[in-house]
Amino acid sequence: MATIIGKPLPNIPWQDRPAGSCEPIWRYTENPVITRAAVKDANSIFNAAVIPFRDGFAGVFRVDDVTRSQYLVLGKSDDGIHWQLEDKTLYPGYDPRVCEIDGLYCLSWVAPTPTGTTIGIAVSEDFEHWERKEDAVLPVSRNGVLFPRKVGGEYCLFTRPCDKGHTPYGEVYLSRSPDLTYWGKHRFVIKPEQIWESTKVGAGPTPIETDEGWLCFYHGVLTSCNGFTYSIGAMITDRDEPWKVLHRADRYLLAPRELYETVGDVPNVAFPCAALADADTGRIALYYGGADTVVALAFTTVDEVVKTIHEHDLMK
Ligand code: BMA
Repeated sequence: MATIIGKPLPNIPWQDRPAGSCEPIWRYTENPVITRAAVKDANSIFNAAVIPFRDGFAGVFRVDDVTRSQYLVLGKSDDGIHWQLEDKTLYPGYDPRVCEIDGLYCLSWVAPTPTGTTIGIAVSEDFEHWERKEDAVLPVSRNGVLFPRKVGGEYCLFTRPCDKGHTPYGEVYLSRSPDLTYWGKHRFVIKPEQIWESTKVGAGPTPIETDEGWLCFYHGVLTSCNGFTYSIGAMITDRDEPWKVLHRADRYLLAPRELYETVGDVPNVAFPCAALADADTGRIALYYGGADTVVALAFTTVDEVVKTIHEHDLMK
């Protein structure tokens, strides 16, 4: 039995595993939860950051509009399933992740610069007024994911150094900072090991603290004759030295299979950017972009994921 170290979240979106299913992660039956209809002039709304907020939930969403500009918008929800999105741009860029550190909402995302993307960082006390910090890294990098607390007195950030295009490689690194401004002490975390992730890997949602270590979902990319396939994998890293991987599943836990994952602007993409966790029940709700077109939701439990990782542990 693994335990989530964190707050209870009794209103976490949830559905029981469907009868007969033995998959480690199961999809919400009413997927997708957000489509382009949620924002005027949206071409697609997909990779989403979601967090508990007051009595409900708040989120930051990637919107590509009909000019194909990419930007972030804020949203609110009572139940984590039905969302009201704002009609205005928070920041240009994409692939947001959000977490709460010492009462402050911290946003990281892929922010444009004149010479490639960097990791933007912004903070807010109320999810309304945001203060943009210095960008965390030199271009080019993507998949910037903050840890939800300081570790050893320092903020921690996963990044994925890359090129200006649809990067045909990718490894996850971790950097540390005393103040969310100056980042250093860079450490290698993972590179592709298995076929399903053989092209590149990148960090996913905010890591979930458990008694076994940091439970980190990530995406892994396979290049087939039809292009990239983005699937969801998982690993556990050390609680005190979070760049050290203790356990890692040799297989994906969810891969594109449903129509909303296999058909869309970029087919065959399941791209996770947020995970809600309930420390009381061990339930986890995972938000992921489907085919770069919609937001989808899936469920699992900490026990289920940790069991799968241990049963098929690449680190053994
Ligand atoms: C990555 C990012 C994601 C996207 C994925 C699949 O490089 O651009 O936003 O979901 O590719 O196209």
